[in-house]
Amino acid sequence: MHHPQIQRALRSLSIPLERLHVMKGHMIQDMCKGLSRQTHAQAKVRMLPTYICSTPNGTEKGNFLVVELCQTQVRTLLVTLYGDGNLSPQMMYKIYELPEGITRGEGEALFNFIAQCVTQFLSETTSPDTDSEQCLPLGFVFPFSCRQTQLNKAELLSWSKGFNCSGVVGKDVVEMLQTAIDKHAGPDKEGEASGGGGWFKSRKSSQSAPSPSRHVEVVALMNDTVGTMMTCSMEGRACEVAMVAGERWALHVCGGAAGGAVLVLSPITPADKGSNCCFMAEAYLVETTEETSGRMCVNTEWGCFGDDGTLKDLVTPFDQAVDEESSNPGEKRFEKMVGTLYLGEIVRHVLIALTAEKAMFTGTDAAVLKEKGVFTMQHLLDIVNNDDSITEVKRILEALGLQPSERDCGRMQQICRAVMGRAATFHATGLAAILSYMCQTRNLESLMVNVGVEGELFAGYSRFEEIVMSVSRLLAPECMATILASRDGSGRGAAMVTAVALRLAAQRRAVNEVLGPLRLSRDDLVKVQTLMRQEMDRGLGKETNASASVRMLPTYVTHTPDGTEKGDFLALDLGGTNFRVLVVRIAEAGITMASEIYVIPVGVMQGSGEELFDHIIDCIIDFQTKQNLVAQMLPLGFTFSFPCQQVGLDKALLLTWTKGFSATGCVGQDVVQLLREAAKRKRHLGMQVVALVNDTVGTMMACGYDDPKCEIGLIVGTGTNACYMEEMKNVGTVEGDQGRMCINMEWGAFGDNGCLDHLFTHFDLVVDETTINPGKQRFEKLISGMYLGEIVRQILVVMTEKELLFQGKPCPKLQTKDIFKTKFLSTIELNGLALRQIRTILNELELDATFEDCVLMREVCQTVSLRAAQLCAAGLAAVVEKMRESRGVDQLSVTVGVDGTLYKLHPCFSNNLQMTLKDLAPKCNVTFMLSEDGSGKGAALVAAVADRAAKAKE
Ligand code: 0WK
Ligand code: BGC
Repeated sequence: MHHPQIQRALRSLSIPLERLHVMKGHMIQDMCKGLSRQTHAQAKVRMLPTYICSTPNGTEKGNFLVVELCQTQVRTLLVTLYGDGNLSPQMMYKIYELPEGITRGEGEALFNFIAQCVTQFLSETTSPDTDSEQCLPLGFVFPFSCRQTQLNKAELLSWSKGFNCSGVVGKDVVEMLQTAIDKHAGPDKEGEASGGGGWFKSRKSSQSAPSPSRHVEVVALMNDTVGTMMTCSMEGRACEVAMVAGERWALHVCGGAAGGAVLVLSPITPADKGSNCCFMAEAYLVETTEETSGRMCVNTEWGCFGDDGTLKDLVTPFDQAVDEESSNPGEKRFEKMVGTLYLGEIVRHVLIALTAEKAMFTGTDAAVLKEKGVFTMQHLLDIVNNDDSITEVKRILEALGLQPSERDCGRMQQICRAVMGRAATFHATGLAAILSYMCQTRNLESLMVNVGVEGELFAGYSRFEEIVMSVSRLLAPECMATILASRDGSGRGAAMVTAVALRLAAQRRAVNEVLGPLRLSRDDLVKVQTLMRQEMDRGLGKETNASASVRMLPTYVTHTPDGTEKGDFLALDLGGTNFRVLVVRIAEAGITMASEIYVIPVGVMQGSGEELFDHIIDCIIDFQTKQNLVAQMLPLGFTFSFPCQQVGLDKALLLTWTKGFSATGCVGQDVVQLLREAAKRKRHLGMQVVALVNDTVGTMMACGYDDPKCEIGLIVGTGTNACYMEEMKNVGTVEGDQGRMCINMEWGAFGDNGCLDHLFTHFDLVVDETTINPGKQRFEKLISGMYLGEIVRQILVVMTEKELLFQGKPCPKLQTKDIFKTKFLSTIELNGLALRQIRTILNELELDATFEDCVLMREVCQTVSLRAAQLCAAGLAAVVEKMRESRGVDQLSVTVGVDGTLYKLHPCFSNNLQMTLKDLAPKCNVTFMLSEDGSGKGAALVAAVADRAAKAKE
């Protein structure tokens, strides 16, 4: 046994673990190359997108046609699904032999033949009066590498496996098939396609087969591995990886004892003996497609792994010989070490080498070894699956004309085991690479996943599964794979892909119907911009101000900071998420601040005005105590984020409450006076209110202190609003036409006069009705943080009712107002956020979300937040365009000071807003400056101006 040549040959076929780790690493590198837009073209492991973004959920039903182009045959199947979790699909199929030479002839002829098979098959499996369905969807299994751009659009990259039809490479093969089928629609168009295999019907069923004269539509094209993955996902267990290891086997009828039909598992088609794998990748990592959300099945085409030499040290002389004799030397390196087309050849070349070195068959005629293909897969399986008896080995070798010695037989068994073992080990290494990649890209500590496996190496080699499981566990200990054997891989799987495609297409139509009204066109936005401008002009007009929905309130702030402001000031910041009390020191060297956040309980927000302002005074006293300011009488600037008719910097009549406030006895009152009265009630003499500003004004002033071009203030937080520096000549509601004045637009109320009703969807109306100020703040309720979560909740309620989400299961939690926080949108829309994290959010809401649900959730959030950003941009476009016109300039360059939780925290709101603004106001170069210190600082700056003016008067 211990012949050195034998040992050396066996050693070269057994790979040390550390080398397998390196190989796994190379595979992952190559996978990333294949997925990246930059390196995809050069990548050996092509990582082809399949546009399959979902697996079956058991609701699929209907009749589905499948056509599979195999090595020498065309297989046509009709699969009927009952939506019963796909537990009992009915299947009929027929096999048609490919005419001699058609695989190297005109491409059109090949597709015509396939179309004939389809027509023939339908005419034999269906009867005219049995069915009314208009269209029969078809799934096309086309096992050649294609650049797919849609599920039903795929350009052939290259032929292989002996196929070489002209006029197909670079063409859309789905279109070629559809054209041929349409041409053949209707009975007996052209020559009879000859039927090979017998007829097979999986079980008697109530559902009748479809009528032959129906329109057949090619809905999906897929690779065989994808079919396998889908088949394994049929019985309600999600399968996200599939591996095809050699020829695929399926159940066939063959004459049983006493004439009964028996089912046996045997090869579907000869010689389709490749090796490949597919898996569900995070869609945003598949850079060769536009998909960013959810997952997409990627066909790795790992057969070419090593074509760049990374496996050079593992390629034995035997592998080298097999490659040189192959139809594509230098290509498909990995496949030639693991594919069942090659394993027999590798063994043959090992024997040739050892015979030449007189290590085997010494003194016998071993000429048969020169015959290519003499060792079949069946030989190898029979040898390796017969543990100890060398009788079988002897029988096989003698049947081939060899005269093996007892020792030769033992060595033959060792060699076969080594070759098969290496093939299984390499499959395990490839699988480990994919599993670890999935675990890493899903940010998981560990991964549990079902792996659908198909092929004679898996089905025939008894130790294959055990080797794949043990080696992949060693190489990827963080991953736990469960192997699922696929029965009749591509056929049922292809039907499933088609069924899922149709289900998703139907769902897409239904989702578009629900979300359509929320998607605004450019014309919609231009119209909003125009309407906003009209309302602005009406708001500024002395005659029209009272009826304008955009009140354009004068603030008596006539200029932005000029750096000469000085002094210490108290500041209050009320109206946003937090109530803040600040002390602000404005000095030559800059501004320093100290602040404290206080809570305004909802009961106080919606209680009496006295309670509210007493609470504010309590906070001020608490703050002054903590800051040792009690003894100091500091001028106070008050940011009050509600619509006020200002009569001066320190006199402001509250017009109405907004957001969550409704304290009584305040509307129509001077807010500054209310604060002073509360101070009196609290015997607190330590403050002197000198200015009241809106938070937009405070924000503009705060940013204007650092950027003199900042002449617009924008808030997108709990509420939304904007202010800007308007030419006094345009402010009809205030005497004087010199200089400028900051106008608090109060654009939240835009549309309260009905001018935006055309934009209001059912969801917006429901949300508005459930607010404390229905019919008011219409524009705000389409944009701001207080409402976006509620709009999403209303959409989820409708989508659940329409069974588009959560499998239509009732979700009582969704009926709870404000349960879906706007901050959830910011999380859910985070790019690259694993869908698992979306699931966590939904589970907290007791929403049992599937993976698909999470993808749809993200789309709902993206749609609602995008609309908000676009509407905000349309409003701002009206402002900057007005400023540009008022200043008579062709190009306006201006800065917007912005604040608000939604603008600051939402991952894509600011970007969507800025992009839309650029498009709507191209003549304005608008810079956005985030207010770091909040509008309290701005209030202090206004207080500084007011205080100086007051002292100047004394
Ligand atoms: C921070 C400002 C404050 C403003 C708030 C708006 O200092 O004046 O009201 O932003 O954002 P929100 O807190 O409503 O998200
Ligand atoms: C108020 C505005 C405020 C905006 C942002 C709106 O509800 O009416 O005065 O500027 O919210 O806080």
